[in-house]
Amino acid sequence: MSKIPIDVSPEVDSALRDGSPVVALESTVIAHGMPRPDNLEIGRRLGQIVRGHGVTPATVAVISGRVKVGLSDSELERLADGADVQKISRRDFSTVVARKLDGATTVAGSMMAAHWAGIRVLATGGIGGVHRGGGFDISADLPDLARTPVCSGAKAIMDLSATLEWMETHGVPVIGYGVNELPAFYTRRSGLALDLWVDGPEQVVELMQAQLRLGIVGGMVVAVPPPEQSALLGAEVQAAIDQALDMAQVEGVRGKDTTPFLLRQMDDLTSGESVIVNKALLENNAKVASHIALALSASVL
Ligand code: PSU
Ligand code: MN
Repeated sequence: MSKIPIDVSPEVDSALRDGSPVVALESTVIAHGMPRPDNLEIGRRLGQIVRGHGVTPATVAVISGRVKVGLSDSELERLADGADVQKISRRDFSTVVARKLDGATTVAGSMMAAHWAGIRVLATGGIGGVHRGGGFDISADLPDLARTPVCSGAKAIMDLSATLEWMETHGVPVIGYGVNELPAFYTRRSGLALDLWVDGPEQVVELMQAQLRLGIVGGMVVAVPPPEQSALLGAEVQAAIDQALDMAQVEGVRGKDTTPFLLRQMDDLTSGESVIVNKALLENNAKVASHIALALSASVL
C-alpha cells in the first residue's frame, strides 16, 4: 500500500494491527445525502454507535488529495460544511487526488479505500442501484460490489428489481438480514424475494469466509430493513418517489447529481419524514455492521 496516498488514522491502524473489529463508514451520505445540520450530527452519531459496540469506526474521505481512513472531528466538520466537496466514486478518485481536492466517498469509493486499508465491513444508508426509467444510469456502487471484497450493510432505492438482476449477473450475493425479501429503503418490503437470508452476524461471517476460501473476489450486500417504527408507508413513499423522478426529468438532472437530487426532493415531498427514516436506518445499519465486524474478528485466527 506504500504508494497509495492514504492516511489510516492511528486508532484505525492499531485496531487493524491487533485484529480488532473495524467498520468503515461512507461519507457521501454526510456531504451530499443529508441536509445540514442533520448531516454532521448523524456523521458523529454513526461513529459513536460503532464505538459503543467496542468497534473502531473508520469514516472514509479524501482531504486535500489524501485518502483518509478514519477522520478527526474537524475533518468530519469540513466535509459536512464544505461547499466544495466532490462526490467520489471509482472514476473520481484520480481527479480528486491529482488536484488535491476534498471529497466524500460513495459506497464504491469507500469500499475501495476500505480494501486498501484492509477493512472488510462497510456500513452505509443505501447502496446505489439501477436508476428507474430503463436508462443507463447504473450506480458505480454495483460494479465495485462485484470486485471489492467488502461486505456492505446496506439497502437499495431505485429500480430494485433491475438492481437485484444486475447483482445476480455479476455475482454479488444479497443477504436478507432477518428478512427474506429485499427491503425497499424507506419501507420494509419490496415484494422481491431473496434467495439467501440469515438471522444473525455469525451466519454473515460464514458466508464471507466461504467466499474468501473459494478465492471469489468480490463483496456481498447485507440488506437490512429500516427499523419497524420508522418505516414509511409504502404507497405514500411510492407517490413521492414518482414525483421526485418526474422533477429530475423536468430539470434535466443527470449523472452523479441524480441521487442527491432525488434525496433532497424526497425530503421536501415527505416534509422531512424521509430524512428521519434515513437516519434511523443509518443508525441501525451501523449497529448491524458492528455486530458483523465483531463476529468476524472473533472468527479470524
Ligand atoms: N442512498 C441514500 N443516501 C445516500 C446515498 C445513497 O439514501 O447518501 C449515496 C451513497 O453514498 C451511495 C451514492 O454510494 O449515494 C450512490 O450515488 P450514485 O447513484 O450516483 O452512484
Ligand atoms: Mn448514477
